[in-house]
Amino acid sequence: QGKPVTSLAAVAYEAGKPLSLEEITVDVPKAHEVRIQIKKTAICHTDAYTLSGADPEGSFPCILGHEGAGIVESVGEGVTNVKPGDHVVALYTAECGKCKFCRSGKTNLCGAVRATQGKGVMPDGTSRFKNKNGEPLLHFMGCSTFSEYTVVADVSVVAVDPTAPLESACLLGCGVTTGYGAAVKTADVQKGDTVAIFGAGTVGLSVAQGAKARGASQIILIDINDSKKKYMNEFGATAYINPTKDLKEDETIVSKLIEMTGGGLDFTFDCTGNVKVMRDALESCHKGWGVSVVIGVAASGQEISTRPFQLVTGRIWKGSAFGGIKGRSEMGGLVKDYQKGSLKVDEFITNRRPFVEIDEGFRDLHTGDSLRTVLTF
Ligand code: NAD
Ligand code: DAO
Ligand code: ZN
Repeated sequence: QGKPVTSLAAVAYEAGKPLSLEEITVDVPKAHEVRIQIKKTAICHTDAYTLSGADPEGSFPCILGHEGAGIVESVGEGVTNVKPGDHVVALYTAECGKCKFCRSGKTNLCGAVRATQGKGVMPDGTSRFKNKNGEPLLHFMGCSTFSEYTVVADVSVVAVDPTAPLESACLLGCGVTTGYGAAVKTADVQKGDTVAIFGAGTVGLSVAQGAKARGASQIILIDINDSKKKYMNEFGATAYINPTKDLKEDETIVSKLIEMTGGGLDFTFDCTGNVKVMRDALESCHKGWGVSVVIGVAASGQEISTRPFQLVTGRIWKGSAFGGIKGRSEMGGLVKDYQKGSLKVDEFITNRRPFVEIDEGFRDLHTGDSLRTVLTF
């Protein structure tokens, strides 16, 4: 029987307040739970969004972080998919293989731990984290990677090839997989298709590399921050437009894209989370068949709109979570693609910091040309 461990963690006590770096206690994993020693974690906008208080579902105090990789330290009873010593990636989109969602073959969403994950607790309704006053701390997105040790459900973790660097594996826990999967799975881009991507962050640039892998004929990146332009060639984009500068007086981003593609795009992707951009993305799709994929997470309370005639005339609006990727069955393939060199991952690491610099890591999110900051425990 294992023992509780002490762990360095960044605790989010209250929305809008700084993180508190402190030693917490991480309990032993119960049945069907896995305790992971996190080695590398990246910071994503969802962590910042929840910390800011803008997320109405954010509950505090909690341990944020959902893009992380590490080594299994111990497992609870009944765990068969991973063992101590395995290199693993935490999954905010679980895969149980048994629920209605998993069996449908139609989605990567899984219902197994959905209700408790949303409440910040483990499937038995309790937390494995407490601070030095014995106060319980909530989990986040089923991962909580801003702690050197974390406990996750066995359905929320996947073992990966130990020869893959953990700093690369951790990025497959969210941003890279989300964009790449949205292109190759959700949209299923085909050779010769035209693609426009709104937002050239890690997610948008990963859509670009997925579209390139599929042989798209045009891959147009749209961003309002010109410091993103320098990434366009590396990830396969064929054109870059800054709608705040590159449009003539009588042009809109929609009219420009329709003109550049002789009628509109086969596929567009929103990777900004801005609902006005989502509308432009839909309306720049080709009449009759163009598909627009919403990936960006809009702020609470925002709604999308368009004239219904846009849909009547054959444009399709859809969404994608974690790129439509089933974490446990498909992560191994992504790691292989990375190892073969056909999936770029390391190129997204623009900043590396020790975990104690997590505050600076959050600040990196707001510097224009930063893609991902990876923190090391
Ligand atoms: P990011 O901030 O690194 O990139 C967003 C980019 O969009 C930036 O380069 C920014 O300059 C650009 N942008 C902002 N407003 C714009 C506008 N009006 N027009 C054009 N470009 C604009 O973020 P990221 O990590 O790449 O994530 C992108 C989005 O995807 C976020 O909303 C994030 O929450 C979401 N996300 C969704 C999933 C999912 O599963 N659906 C997973 C991860 C991230
Ligand atoms: O099953 O109801 C559900 C939700 C599953 C989580 C999907 C999250 C997609 C967006 C998350 C933002 C990224 C970090
Ligand atoms: Zn399931």
